[in-house]
Amino acid sequence: MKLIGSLTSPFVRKVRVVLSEKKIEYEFGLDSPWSGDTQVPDFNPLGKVPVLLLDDDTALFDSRVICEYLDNVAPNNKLMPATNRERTEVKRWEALADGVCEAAGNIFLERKRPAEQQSADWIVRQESKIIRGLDYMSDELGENAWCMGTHFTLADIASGCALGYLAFRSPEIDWNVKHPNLSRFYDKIMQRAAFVETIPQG
Ligand code: GSF
Repeated sequence: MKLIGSLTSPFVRKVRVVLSEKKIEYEFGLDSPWSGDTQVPDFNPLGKVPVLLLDDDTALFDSRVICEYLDNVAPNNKLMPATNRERTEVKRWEALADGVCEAAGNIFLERKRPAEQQSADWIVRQESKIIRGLDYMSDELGENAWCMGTHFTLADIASGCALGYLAFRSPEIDWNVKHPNLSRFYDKIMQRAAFVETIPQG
């Protein structure tokens, strides 16, 4: 299978971490959907990465669909619990973490527009999603070792990718000072090879 994506996207990183944690072999095709010669729309009509091309040429998107597929395709190192209630809680963590990334990405894109076209209100709206999202993550994590239950799950992968993306794109947000438990969690997750290998670059 082949993963198409960029080295900056937190959604691509989430999939790369899942592939690494589950020890699944794959080919990586570097493609930024913002470049003029991108081929991403040939595989995903939404023009977004990640896209996972299966061996029969089926294109999977988005990252949540891909991660769930990968967790089920290989039985080792399960990242999603079997019971409905627990699995749904993991997916809620993932939705929260992805939402924080989306808001941070929106701010990044807005700031790239000409200064006179940027909307301060829009940026504040996105920032408030990030701040509330981090508060929520911190409250839910508490003093627990992992985001959901007693094991490492997709909730931890998604949260780690979100915190890493904030460190990369929005270093002015001092979540690690305001939320020592998130800082502790991030330090721990950054000890995993899958996270070290996928630090955002660009
Ligand atoms: C989000 C993918 C996304 O926004 C997912 O896969 O989970 N819900 C989707 N990807 C961005 C890159 S990045 O910000 O991670 C993307 O491909 N943007 C290109 C565009 O045209 O929006």
